Amino acid sequence: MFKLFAFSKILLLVTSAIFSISAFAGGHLPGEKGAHDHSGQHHDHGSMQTAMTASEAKVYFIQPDDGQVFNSAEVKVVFGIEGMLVAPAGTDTPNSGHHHLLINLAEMPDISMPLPASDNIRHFGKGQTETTLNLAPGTHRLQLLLGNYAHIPHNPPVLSDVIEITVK
Ligand SMILES: [Cu+2]
Repeated sequence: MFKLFAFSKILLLVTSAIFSISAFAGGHLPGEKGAHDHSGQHHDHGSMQTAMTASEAKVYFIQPDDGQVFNSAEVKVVFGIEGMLVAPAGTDTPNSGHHHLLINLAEMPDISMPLPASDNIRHFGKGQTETTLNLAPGTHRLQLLLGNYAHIPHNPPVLSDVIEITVK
């Protein structure tokens, strides 16, 4: 009895958290009027919700800055996200995903499939939002790509701009 109660309470909390996040990402609350001008576009509030949220979500680098130069090999990278929740891999939470850091990626893999794991595609499947890299001297291109619970990018993909940093 208690377990059931606690579970539904957690569900309620999770649901309201997701709800406020999608509201933050530009979703509409029922009855909300005039908060956004969509220039006559009409959004489906049902089945399109996930796609709409993915298209308005973004990931970005809190640090480092684009063009930043480092005197040591250790580079701390902090991932930012808006409009989506970070959830560990394997956890099918609506409107969520985990970060993938693309490092000097030559060619984007098929993003309709689970992302492979390699030195160039690092998964943060525990839901981590930062890491410290050990980079060789030279320039390095970094990009973030969100993947869902099964490591598959959303449609449309939630992909950051590429930043370039230099290690001396
Ligand atoms: Cu992954």
